[in-house]
Amino acid sequence: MNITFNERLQYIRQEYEALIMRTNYPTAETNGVYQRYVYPILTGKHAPYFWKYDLNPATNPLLLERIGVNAAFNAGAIKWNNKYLLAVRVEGNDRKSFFAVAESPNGIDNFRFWDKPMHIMPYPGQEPDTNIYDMRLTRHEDGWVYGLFCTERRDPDADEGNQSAAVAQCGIVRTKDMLTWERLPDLKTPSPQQRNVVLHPEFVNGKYGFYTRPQDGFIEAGNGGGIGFGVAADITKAVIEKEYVIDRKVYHTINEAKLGLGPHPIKTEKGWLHLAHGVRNTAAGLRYVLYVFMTALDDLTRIIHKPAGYFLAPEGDERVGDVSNVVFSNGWIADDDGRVFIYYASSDTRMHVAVSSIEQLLDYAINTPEDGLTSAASVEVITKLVNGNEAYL
Ligand code: M1P
Repeated sequence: MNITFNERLQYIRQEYEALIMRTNYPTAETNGVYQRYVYPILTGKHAPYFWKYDLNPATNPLLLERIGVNAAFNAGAIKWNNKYLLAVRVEGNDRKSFFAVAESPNGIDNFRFWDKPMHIMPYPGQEPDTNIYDMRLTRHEDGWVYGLFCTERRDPDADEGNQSAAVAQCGIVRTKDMLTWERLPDLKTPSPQQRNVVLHPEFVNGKYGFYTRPQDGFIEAGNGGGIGFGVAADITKAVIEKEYVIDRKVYHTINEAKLGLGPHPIKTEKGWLHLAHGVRNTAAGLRYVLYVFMTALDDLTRIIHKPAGYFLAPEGDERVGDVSNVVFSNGWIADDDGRVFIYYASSDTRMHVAVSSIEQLLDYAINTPEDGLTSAASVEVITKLVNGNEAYL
C-alpha cells in the first residue's frame, strides 16, 4: 500500500504530539531522598519534526528525514515566567551539539522545544567554536542570566594524523529575555583546559565567582583534576588569575579519576548545596555518578558536609547509551514551595528528572556519614547504625 505524503505527515505529527504530551509518573521505588520518574523527559525524538523534515511536497515528495537528531542531554535549567526551562544540549547525527530551550508547565513532563535552536555567535576576533555543549544557567544578582558552556576547538598543536585532540574552554553568553544572547569573550584561567565552569549567583567581594575544573588534557585530568574556584573583576573580559581547588580527586572513591561541578549551588540557611559529578575508571570504561556536598556561607571554598559515595548513579535503562554508564547534571531548579527539580542526563543520550526538596537534600547532606576511606571504616559506620537500631527492630 502506498502511503501518501499527507498521511505520512499526519502520522509524524501525531507521534510527535503524543510523545510531548505524555504524562510522566513517579517510579514505584524511592530511597526517600529523591523521586525518579518513569519516562525520560527529553530525547532526540522530542526534537520538533520541522527541524528534521523538509515539509514541502515539491522538494521532499517522499517525506524523508533530512536532518537527524541523535540525542538531547546535559541541560542547564531555570524557572522563567512560571515555566520550567531547560537549555538542552542537542546533538545532531553530525555529532555537532547546539543549545535549544525546552519548556514545561510543571517541570516533570510536557517539555516542548521552542521553535528554533539558540544561535550562539562567535565572539568577534575569537576563533569560532567547533562544538559547544553543557550550558549552566545562572541568574546573577547583577540582573543578567548567564549561560556558561564548553567551547571546543581542534588542538592547534596536534599532528595531522590526530583528528581528535581538542582544547576545551569556557564560553560565556548572557541574556535578559532568554531569546537574545550576547556573546562575551571566553573565560581566561591559568589552566590549559576548562570544562564544567559554573558562575556563582552572587558577587564575591564585589567580583564574579566561578567554579572551574582545571585539567591538564582534554580527557585526562592529570594534576589539575578537581573543582576549583576563582574570581574575576569584570565578566565582560573575565580573567581568573588564581584557581583554588576546593574538592579534589581521592584514591578509591567515586571521583578518583576526575570530578566537576554540576549546576550553580543553591543557597540555604545552612550553607550552599552543591551537585557535582564524580568519575572513576573501570574495566568497562569511565563511570560517572552524581554526588552532593555543601560549602560554608561565609567561605565558598570551605566544604562543611560531604556524604560518602554517590547521590545518584545510572540505573536500568539509564546505564546504556552513546556513552554508557554515565549520569551527568548541569541543571536544577529550587522551586518556591521547597521542591528541587534535579535534571540529569543518562549516558549522554537523554534527559530525566528526579524530584527532591531543600529539606530532604539538607538532611541527606548533613546526616549521611562521610567517607572513612577504608573498608573497615565503612563497616564501623554500618555497625554503629545497626547497634542504634536494635531497640527498633
Ligand atoms: O561523556 C561523559 C561526560 O564527559 C565530559 O565530562 P567531564 O568533562 O567531566 O569529563 C563532558 O563532555 C560531558 O558533556 C559528558 O557528559
